[in-house]
Amino acid sequence: MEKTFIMVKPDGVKRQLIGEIVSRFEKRGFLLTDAKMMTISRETAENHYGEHSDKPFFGELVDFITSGPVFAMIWEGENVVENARTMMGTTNPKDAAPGSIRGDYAVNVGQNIIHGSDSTESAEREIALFF
Ligand code: IDP
Repeated sequence: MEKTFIMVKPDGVKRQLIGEIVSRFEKRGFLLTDAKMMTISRETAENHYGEHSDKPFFGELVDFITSGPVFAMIWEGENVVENARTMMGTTNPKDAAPGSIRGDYAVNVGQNIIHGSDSTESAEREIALFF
């Protein structure tokens, strides 16, 4: 069965949105198979976001994701990678549809509440990195 890596980012944890996010995935019919609260090291953050290392916002992104605890999860189910991306909404919350997680709870691209793998290959890599 397909798996994906989902993470409530430090802003989502501070705003006490873990329960809301877990509930949306459970109600959609996905299965939570592992989860942990953790603070990410800079090394893990730089590895996780390696594809953005040449972007102007990279430093800010690493600072933010290591700024407080995150809630890391593995979810399982049919087409869970693509379905999770739809449930999350677009990267920039200003374009995210109402009803999506980012569309309902975020306004700023730097603090957009949630991460979800963008492909099955990324999911495999990210699950190995975090679990
Ligand atoms: P994704 O999280 O929707 O997969 P990516 O393009 O992989 O989006 O970007 C990773 C994260 O980097 C985003 O979730 C967002 O928090 C942050 N990010 C993307 N673009 C910008 C930007 O222009 N300024 C600040 N942060 C950004």
